[in-house]
Amino acid sequence: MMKRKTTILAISFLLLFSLASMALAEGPDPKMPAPMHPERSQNELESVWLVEAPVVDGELGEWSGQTKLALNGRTAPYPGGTESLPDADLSAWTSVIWTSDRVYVAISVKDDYVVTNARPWQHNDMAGIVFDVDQSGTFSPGDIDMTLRPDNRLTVNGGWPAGYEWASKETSTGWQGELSIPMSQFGGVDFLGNVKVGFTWGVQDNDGIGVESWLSWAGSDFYKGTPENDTLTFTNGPVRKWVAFHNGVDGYNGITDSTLDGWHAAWRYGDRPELTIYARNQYHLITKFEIPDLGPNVRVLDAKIHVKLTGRNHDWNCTVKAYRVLRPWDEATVTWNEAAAGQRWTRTGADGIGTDRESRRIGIQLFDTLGWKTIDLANDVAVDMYEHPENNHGIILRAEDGSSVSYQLASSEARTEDALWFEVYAEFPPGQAD
Ligand SMILES: [Ca+2]
Ligand SMILES: [Ca+2]
Ligand SMILES: [Ca+2]
Ligand SMILES: [Ca+2]
Repeated sequence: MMKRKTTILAISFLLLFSLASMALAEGPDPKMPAPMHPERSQNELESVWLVEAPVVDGELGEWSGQTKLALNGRTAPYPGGTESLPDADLSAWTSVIWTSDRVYVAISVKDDYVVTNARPWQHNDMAGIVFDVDQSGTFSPGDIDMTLRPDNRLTVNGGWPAGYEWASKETSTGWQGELSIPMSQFGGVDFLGNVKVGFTWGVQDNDGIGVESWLSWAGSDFYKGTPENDTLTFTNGPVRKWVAFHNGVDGYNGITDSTLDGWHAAWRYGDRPELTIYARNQYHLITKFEIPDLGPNVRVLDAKIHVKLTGRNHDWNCTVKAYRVLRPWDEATVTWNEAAAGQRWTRTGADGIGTDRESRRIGIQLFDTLGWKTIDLANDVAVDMYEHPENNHGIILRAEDGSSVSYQLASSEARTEDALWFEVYAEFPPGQAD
């Protein structure tokens, strides 16, 4: 009888000792058991796409309607045996949402004593958030492994978080923060089409005598990707597609165009079915395409203009460059000399840099055969033309090679199947892309 009691006592001491050494250890013990707690109802978090980004200021009002993942002694699978940890001592929630440009994370922590000056810094109160982008189950290049602290410090993959935004602060019951990650950090994944990534997060608690507790959502470490990563799916994403505009189709008539003819500086070509471009820099093509309102919260991301080459004087190539036009012009009266009747270009041929046109090339295409050619315009120009239609005065196409090849193109007045047209690459909020 006596002997048995001693054995039990010894085992209890052993248990106590191992618990004590755990509390003093620098990090969690990877050999801890991994029980699934009944309150832990989710191991798949959804992150919905939103039109409007939260403001990263440490205030979490914008997050009230978002799905939250609660982490406390009862829901955390790691470490085991934390059911009795009071919520006020350590508990937290997180939420993840995304916009087309960034991923946003909110963290709210209950903690009865916030520590921010521990040595080494890894022993401070902090939260860890891991995106295992390739779902490899471990941290690998391209993954995102962050720690956020109550004193407004963020590390990303152990280093400086270039391009990130973050803000955190202490509250009456603990601390909270939010951060945003540039989409480019996710290795080119755009998250359209319900992309799933590995995900875990956790919180660590120092109440003044070293790291006392920690809670991890998945895996035996609170700030590292592990084979037990849960998943996070980016849902409700927008639809991106090309939208075409042809004069005379579906009520659209927003394309205007003409030739600026340096040989006949007063000639008007606005109503002609044919345009001319000449590599001696003496005939330019000017065109404007109005981009109609595509609906609430639609974004234009890119634009292309399509021209059909219908004839040329030599079987030679020429390089055609596109520039933004900076002032209004009138299709009916535009000429080499004038933007509109009585309004001279600053320099003939719409060549006043900074007044008639920009010097920056926003598109280029080799004309080498007859038939359709596409000129892809710079994305930021497409964005600006849509968001600031008052600044959209179109583009001028110039052939500056200096050779004597000229090309004829079908204008917007030509038959629909030949006529110059354009399209924009637009992003529509879910359900709006009919
Ligand atoms: Ca905020
Ligand atoms: Ca605490
Ligand atoms: Ca603490
Ligand atoms: Ca025209």
